[in-house]
Amino acid sequence: MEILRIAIAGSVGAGKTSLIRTISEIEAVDTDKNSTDELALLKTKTTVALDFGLLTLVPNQVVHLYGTPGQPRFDFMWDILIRQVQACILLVDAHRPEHFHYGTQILDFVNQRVQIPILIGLTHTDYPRTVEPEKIAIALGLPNLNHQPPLIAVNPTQKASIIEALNLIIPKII
Ligand SMILES: Nc1nc2c(ncn2[C@@H]2O[C@H](COP(=O)(O)OP(=O)(O)O)[C@@H](O)[C@H]2O)c(=O)[nH]1
Ligand SMILES: [Mg+2]
Repeated sequence: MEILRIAIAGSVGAGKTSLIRTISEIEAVDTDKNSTDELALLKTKTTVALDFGLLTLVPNQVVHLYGTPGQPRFDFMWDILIRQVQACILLVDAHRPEHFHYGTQILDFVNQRVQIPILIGLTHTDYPRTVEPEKIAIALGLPNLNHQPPLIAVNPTQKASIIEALNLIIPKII
């Protein structure tokens, strides 16, 4: 059995839990709990440990998806996880520019530790008043869209959209 491990990163509300829940064949392990702090204003539940989902590509080849907590105070988990995965999808909420700096922090964090393919998935692009991909790339410190890592729109609530994203990154790790 070959296991491809992919980390799903991103700020609070970016869509990590939704992505894993939408695509997983098994009931995604739900570690969300009710927010009790300032995050409660943003959403009623927040990921405190790890989301886990599983997807079979072909018999004997599965993808494990690990959703990492979006809150910087849990970053110690990142340090362990990032060394165990072969790729990382960074979700960036295109309609919350105040969270872009967190994406930059994650990119720095990953690149300082491992050399793995990264895909940037812009979420909430169906909302009005989203920031354009080119501007998000610049905010993330990636001024040239032709360079790596690739940046595409992903809707974590739609299976087809997630499969599109996975199709871009999985060939790089098999
Ligand atoms: N309309 C829309 N809703 C989204 C999108 N991505 C995430 N959401 C919603 O945003 C909320 C927060 O997503 P969640 O997966 O809990 O974020 P997490 O904190 O990264 O785990 C949920 O209600 C999702 O359904 C998107 O691209 N479009
Ligand atoms: Mg979550």
